[in-house]
Order: sequence, then structure tokens, then C-alpha cells
Amino acid sequence: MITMELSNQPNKVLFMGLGASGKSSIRSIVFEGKSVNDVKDYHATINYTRSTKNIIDAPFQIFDCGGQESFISVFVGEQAEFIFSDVAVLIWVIDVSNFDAVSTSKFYFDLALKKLAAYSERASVFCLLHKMDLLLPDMKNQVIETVKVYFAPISGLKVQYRPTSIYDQSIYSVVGEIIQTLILQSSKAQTVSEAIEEFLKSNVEMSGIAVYTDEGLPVFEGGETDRIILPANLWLASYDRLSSEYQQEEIKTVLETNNYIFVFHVIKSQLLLSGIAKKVAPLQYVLVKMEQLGEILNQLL
Ligand SMILES: Nc1nc2c(ncn2[C@@H]2O[C@H](COP(=O)(O)OP(=O)(O)O)[C@@H](O)[C@H]2O)c(=O)[nH]1
Ligand SMILES: [Mg+2]
Repeated sequence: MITMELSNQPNKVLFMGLGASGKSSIRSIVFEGKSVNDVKDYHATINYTRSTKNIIDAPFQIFDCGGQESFISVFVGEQAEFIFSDVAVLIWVIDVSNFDAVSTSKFYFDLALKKLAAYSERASVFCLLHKMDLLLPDMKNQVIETVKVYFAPISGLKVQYRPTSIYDQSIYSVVGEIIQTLILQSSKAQTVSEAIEEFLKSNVEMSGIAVYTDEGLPVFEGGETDRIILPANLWLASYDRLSSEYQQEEIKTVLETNNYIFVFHVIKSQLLLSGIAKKVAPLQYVLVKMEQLGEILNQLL
């Protein structure tokens, strides 16, 4: 039903940017569960690759567009109507460690925005200031500010800028944020999101709730969730081994630090529900509350 509801909505997620900026790496890490090691020797993407991904019943078409100029110039040229129609979000990837390429990237970015404004005027646009890990720590802020100014849009489209790297959690939180803005257009996702907000309101001991795909992409977040994403990703990395060891059993995990309690458990056999509470709350209380929330979400999802 939701699929039908969304079928008229633009659902294309376009990854664009120059060759070797990191598009295919990002796509396969956040949507296909590949590891950083898997993407080390990726070769140039020829033309484009198209895959579909269902997230909370919303079908997305992921387009990973080859970045060599011979391809990009065709995407913004004769193929523009095909490429830029039905776009929900354009994700423009900039390799911020490759200063020489930045002006070429900007040249095609402007052309792409023009076409996007023509064929998908309601699309959102994100610039990923990518490969941040390659910058010296002292340079990071200045590079972010400079690139933001340089990539200011000439058209009326609003552009958001996010620093990212595949070597930390930023790539998951940023792509998760983008996907959340898209799935929240479905009424089912809105209901789930409201249930999480309601839960946090009536259980003030809980400080944050997040739901992740099995690749580690946060699809729902409420309250303070910054601290959850790293343990959640570590948890997901070991989940396959744990679940093959304890077949038939439901696996729940608690992680305690000096100040916090984290609880993880799988819902709908593929999503990871996780919660964080300040340690003033007794563990048993947190476990019971998370159990209740799990049941609610199992029904809604
Ligand atoms: N240091 C660093 N390298 C990255 C990052 N993301 C991707 N890469 C590397 O950049 C190279 C090109 O990546 P690829 O995904 O093929 O780029 P594409 O041409 O835009 O699809 C690969 O060797 C990746 O491992 C990142 O965040 N940091
Ligand atoms: Mg590629």
C-alpha cells in the first residue's frame, strides 16, 4: 500500500561528481553493506549503474553516475531529461583532498543544477565534502568553509553541505539524514517517527532512540542519537556471526559505559532498534521500556 502511495513520488537518488571522488564507495557501503576494504580498488564506473533499494517500504532508485568527463558531459547534455527527471535527491560528491579537480567539479555542478531545476525542481541537493580523512586536522574547517562558498548554487535550488569520509561514521549519519527526509514523506514512516517521539516524551529517562538498516544507515532518530551510531555499527558488524551461532534465539545486547546504557535488538528481522539512557535509570527499567517500544514498532512497521 505504501509502495503505491509513494509510486508517484520522485524516488531517484543520484550520486554524481567527478571520477574517483568516492561515489561508488559510498553507495556500496551504505546501501549494500560493503566494508571499507571492499571498496579500496574500485574501478571507474562506466556510464551509470542503477539499483533499487527498499527502505521502510519506500522504493528508491539509486543512480551511480560515472564521473569521467566523457560521461558527465553527456548526463548534463543529451541525456539530461532521462537522468534528471524524477529525482528526489542529488548527492554531489566532491573529493576535497584533490584541489586541482575542484573547479572542474564546480563547472559540472552548475550544469547539473540547471538541469535539475528544469526536470525536478523540488529535488533536494546535498554536496558531500568527501574524503575529509585525507585533510590535515588544522585545515579541515577552512577547507569546508571555502568549498561551501565556492559551491554556492547559482540557481534557486537550496544546497546543503556535509563533510564526510568512509573511514568514520559520518558517511552513515549523513546519508541516513538524507534518506530520512525522503522516507518521512510516507505516512507509515511518519507514524513510526511519531511513536518514537511519543515514547521519548513519556519516558524521560531514555535520552535517544535510533533505528538502523542492516547496513548501518539510521532511518529513524529521536532525541540524542550521536553516541549510538558507533556502537550500533560495531554491533551490526558482528550480528551475522552472532545470529548464526544462536539460531532461533532473539539476540539482545546491552552495552554499559560509566554514564550510559545502550540497548540493541533486532526488529522486523532486519532493522536494528537501539536506545540510549543515562545511567541514572536502572538497567531493568530500560530493558522493559525498550521491549515495549520494540513491540510497538514491530506492529507499525
Ligand atoms: N581516503 C579516502 N578514500 C576514499 C574515500 N571514499 C572513497 N575513497 C577511495 O577513493 C577511490 C575512488 O572511489 P570510487 O568509489 O571508485 O569513486 P567514484 O569514481 O566516484 O565512484 C577508491 O580507492 C576509494 O577507496 C574516503 O572517504 N576517504
Ligand atoms: Mg564509480
